Amino acid sequence: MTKTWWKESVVYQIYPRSFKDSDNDGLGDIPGVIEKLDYIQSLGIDVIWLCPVYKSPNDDNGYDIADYRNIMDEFGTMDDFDRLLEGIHARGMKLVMDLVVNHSSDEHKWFEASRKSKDNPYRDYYIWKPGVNGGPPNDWQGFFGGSTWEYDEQTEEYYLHMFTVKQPDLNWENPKVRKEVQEIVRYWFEKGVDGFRMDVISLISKRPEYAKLIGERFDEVVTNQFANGPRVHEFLQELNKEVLSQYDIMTVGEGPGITLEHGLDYVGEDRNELNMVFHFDHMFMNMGDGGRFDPLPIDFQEFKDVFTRWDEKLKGKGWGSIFLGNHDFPRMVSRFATDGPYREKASKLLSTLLMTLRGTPYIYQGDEIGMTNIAFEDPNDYKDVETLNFFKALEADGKDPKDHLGKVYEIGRDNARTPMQWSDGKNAGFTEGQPWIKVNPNHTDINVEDQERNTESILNFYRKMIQFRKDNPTLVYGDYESIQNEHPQIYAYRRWDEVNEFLVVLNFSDQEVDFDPIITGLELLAYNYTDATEDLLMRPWEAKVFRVND
Ligand code: ISL
Repeated sequence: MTKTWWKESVVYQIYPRSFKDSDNDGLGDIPGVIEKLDYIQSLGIDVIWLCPVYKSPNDDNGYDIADYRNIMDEFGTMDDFDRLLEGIHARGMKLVMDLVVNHSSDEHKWFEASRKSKDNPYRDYYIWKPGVNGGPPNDWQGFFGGSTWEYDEQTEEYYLHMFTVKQPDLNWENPKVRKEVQEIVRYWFEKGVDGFRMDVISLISKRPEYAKLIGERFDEVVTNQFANGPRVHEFLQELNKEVLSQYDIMTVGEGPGITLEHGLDYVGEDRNELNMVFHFDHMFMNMGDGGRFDPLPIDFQEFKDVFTRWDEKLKGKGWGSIFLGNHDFPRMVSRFATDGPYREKASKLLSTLLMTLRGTPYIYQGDEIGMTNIAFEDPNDYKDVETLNFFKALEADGKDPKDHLGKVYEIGRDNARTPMQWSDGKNAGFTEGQPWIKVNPNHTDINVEDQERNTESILNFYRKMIQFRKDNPTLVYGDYESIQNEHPQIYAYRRWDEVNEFLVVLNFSDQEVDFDPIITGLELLAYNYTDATEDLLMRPWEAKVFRVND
């Protein structure tokens, strides 16, 4: 397996809207990120992934781009961006931007031209179809609910939008669109950007039949009908050949619908497409028949198996990404562990998991201090378009969103979008103004300032674990094997190469567990209880990493 910087990197994801507000308009911004670069560097971060900062009407918080070469006014100017990039590079870190090119905003000049007339030169930049029997071209339902087709009176046709009506899908069949994307990517590489996270890149090639929906379960429809279309690999290989391969950069494709079976087609080292993907096997594993807002309990066995299966599949052939949350999902500690009395131990345990699996780890802002989910009592406090659409659908059904808030508490995207908790002061130190979304009231207990002072804090544990990973390349490249895989509370695995062998033992439960790994010569190196000993009587949410010495 070839060794490269992006395999050895630890990535920190910033959702700028909620990170740090420098001008007190209530929205985070680029100068706010600049203020916090020393903090990010102090964690031991190598790469920052910045969610979209381009010009946008913000129907989906920047995932609807109106100008790919300019910065959103609310976030600052291109000068601010240049200073940010400089500041990142000066600290020996790298910057990965978000590339959102499955769709643009309906306020992009291409779309404004496209919708004018059927013979406009930009018509084919998007996907237009005539209606069928007075209705939309087919019965597809989008990611945020409702038809994927919107009727446009000007030309009496429908356009495709897999997300909101303000996010029309680009037509990648059109070579001009592909050329535009190549030029956008080149523009940012020429500025010195170090890579891209590519939004829903698995969706760019549509199945030309636009056939009737093939099933009811949304995840199955995504995998088999919306994602992994017939030309997706050709398009990615072309992008790679024309631009990506000419720079020393990293790419990670966001891949709803990319299952184990497709993974290597995207990231196989012989494929010349992407370096990594974010698959969603663990993120969507608890989706019930009713879709996103019908969550089931997390199945711990399946959780472990997902990591094991992907490691097995990619080993020696491609590279993985390790993440447990981002701006689209609940807080990892609330979702996969516990935000009750053991929250602190549980956050450290998840950090241990992130830093000891094979693949590049991604930390989402706030997880390094153990931020948790939010539960707003008033539906009007929610801001995410997906949640708002869910409320609208309920209301259309004669239901009261208030009676269904439990689902939003469990799975809604705003859980991860409350402002970063810098201090116990006003608005958690995020802004002096009115924050665009309410701050989590628990900032009085969970905040950076407090954890900076406490040597045993979650924050300082992250610093240690990141350093631990860097000190031990075995944890980056070494082999992986799950131990006593069927254990109902413990996730244990070995990582080894010619130089070293490690055993990681994680107790995912509120109970004490007497674990016997049947391995001897164990030397305790990292742990989340200060008084930990070398035995394997694992206390609730206890995490231990041993070196195996014989
Ligand atoms: O969060 C989800 C819906 O339940 C996911 O399906 C998510 O929409 C999907 O992973 C795509 O996410 C990305 O593209 C979206 C944007 O809203 C998300 O924020 C982004 O991460 C459309 O651009």
